[in-house]
Amino acid sequence: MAKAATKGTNKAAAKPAAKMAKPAAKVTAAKMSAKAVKPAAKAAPKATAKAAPKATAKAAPKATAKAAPKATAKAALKAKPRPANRPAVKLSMLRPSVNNMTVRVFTRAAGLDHAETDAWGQTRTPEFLARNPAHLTPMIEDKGLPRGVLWESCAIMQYLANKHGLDKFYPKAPAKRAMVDSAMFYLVGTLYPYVARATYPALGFPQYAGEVGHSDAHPDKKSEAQKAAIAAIAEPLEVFHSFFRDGKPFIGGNNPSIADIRLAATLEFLAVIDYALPKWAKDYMAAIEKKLGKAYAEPADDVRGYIAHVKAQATA
Ligand SMILES: N[C@@H](CCC(=O)N[C@@H](CS)C(=O)NCC(=O)O)C(=O)O
Repeated sequence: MAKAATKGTNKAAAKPAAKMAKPAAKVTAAKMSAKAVKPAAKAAPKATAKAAPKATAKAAPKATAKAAPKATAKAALKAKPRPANRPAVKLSMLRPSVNNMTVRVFTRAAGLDHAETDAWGQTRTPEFLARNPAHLTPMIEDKGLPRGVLWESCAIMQYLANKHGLDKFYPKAPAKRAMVDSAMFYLVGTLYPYVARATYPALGFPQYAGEVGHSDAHPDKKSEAQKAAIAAIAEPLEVFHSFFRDGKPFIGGNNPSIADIRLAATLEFLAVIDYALPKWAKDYMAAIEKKLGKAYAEPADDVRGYIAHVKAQATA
């Protein structure tokens, strides 16, 4: 009983934990990355282990033992702790990254209890590599996974949505789900590489091996490659608008799906090069932020803060 109460009420801890993630705009990039969000899972049991069992153990039996069966049975059910079906999600993440922002927005928007660990400077340590040889974040840890960990932002959202029955973000109907999957694969395979080539030089992120930006080529050649990538963004962007949204507010219909979270987060990076987003894209991003509120704004602030920081450095 005490165990169930503790776990069930853990969900409430998602809020305080999210609050602890201070907006990056107020701190330097170095401070920002060093700052760890305190795990929500740690805080919750303290409060709940004491409070919840008392409340439920006393209140519910009394009420049900007396006459009024219907009303009290309902009340007792309400007072009952939620079953332990949503254990805390352990997430290793990097604050300035939109791949990470994606999962950080999703866990908040879905109301999943989560504990974030800042992995800045840690992804290539022997300890991290032993768990995740791809050294990539976002990464979640979950006992139910065959290897204990999972990386790739879209796979993480798909897994968590499946595990917790979050159909609102990831529809179950095969045809609708296929569209969400298609949009996400198209993003990761086509749009994101253009966005990375266009923005990573300005963000100060390492570029991918084999690309001009990663080579010893003359700076003019690198600049040419970056311009070509910037020019290439418009086409896939329009595909998201005309094909995937197809007149709907979001790819997911009236509510943002995991593909919408992935797309909006990706577009955040374009601010670093002052990319002129079409009006629909600006409206779309504003609509997602409005719909998801703090769940979107808090992780977005970390990315925006980093962008403001690198832009200030560039003009200093
Ligand atoms: N396609 C992956 C990209 C993940 C990725 O590139 N992660 C970067 C941060 S943006 C990372 O963790 N890099 C650390 C490293 O390579 O050591 C996703 O969507 O999750």
